Amino acid sequence: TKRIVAFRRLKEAQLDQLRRECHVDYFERLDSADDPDFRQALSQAHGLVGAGLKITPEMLDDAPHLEAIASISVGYDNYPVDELTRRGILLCNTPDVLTETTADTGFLLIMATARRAVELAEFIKQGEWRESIGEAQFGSDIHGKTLGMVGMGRIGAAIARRGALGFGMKVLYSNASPKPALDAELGAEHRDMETLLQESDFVCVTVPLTAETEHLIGEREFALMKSSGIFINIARGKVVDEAALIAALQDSSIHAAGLDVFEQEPLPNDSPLPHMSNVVALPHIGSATHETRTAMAQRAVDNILLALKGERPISLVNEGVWKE
Ligand code: 8YV
Repeated sequence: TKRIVAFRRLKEAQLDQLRRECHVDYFERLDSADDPDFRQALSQAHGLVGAGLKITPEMLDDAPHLEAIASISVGYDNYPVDELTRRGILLCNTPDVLTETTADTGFLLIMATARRAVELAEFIKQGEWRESIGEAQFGSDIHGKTLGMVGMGRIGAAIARRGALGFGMKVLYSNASPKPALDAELGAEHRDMETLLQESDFVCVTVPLTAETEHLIGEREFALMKSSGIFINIARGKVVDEAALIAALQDSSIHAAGLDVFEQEPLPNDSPLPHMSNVVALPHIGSATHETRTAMAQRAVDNILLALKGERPISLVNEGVWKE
């Protein structure tokens, strides 16, 4: 029987499904990749399934039997993809099942920032609602505004759809390639990054974190945005130079930010971001609903079982390994 190391986020029924076919070592709370029991189990494992752990080439050296990894996430910046491919280890992720929920989170941040929902909920809590609110509490419209998507993959397109079809927004996007089908469906328009930043009222980042996108948005980009512009990040914190973002918010070169992701997670307690009145900060809840997290874990379970049986997993990141 094959051996699977599983960590975090699996439901009992999903563990049972794994146990019917494999030996399973489950680490429900794994605080560190250095946990000796985890490393011991990994040294014998054929499959690894879990979420939110940085996997290093050095860990792979200690896992000589590993055939496949199924991450409970769509993003795979925690994995050394080239190194996995070189070693012939399959890497699977969970696209599609989280697209709509993550797009909902994007819109939650768009609406919360534009209408100052968190700030004004706090205003009530502080007992400050003594008369009908005035201009000092007004927000800005969402409908009719321009939504600039940095990245137009599955999640980007789902946010763009909400914006165009639900809120009557004009959608611009910068992406490696134009998407004529979306242009036709949503009236979306492809732009270079500079023009997109200049023309958008909301700039929403959905690109994956790669060597090319690290600090894609920094001082220069915030300076190009409108001073009334609202910046949304639901992708990865490292796509943005966070110090430049803080500076841009402090000196009002942009108006507000809605952030679900940060350069360091959990966000350090001394970060000023959650305390700024023009920031809505969430603890990386993009896909965090009961329904979606269950579907993601299920997809990962299906992926790992298929991979260990020698069948093609549903969502494979490093296709090259499969063809070989
Ligand atoms: C994951 C995410 O839960 O899927 C992703 O890429 O960002 C989240 O949905 C998280 O990354 C797991 O570590």
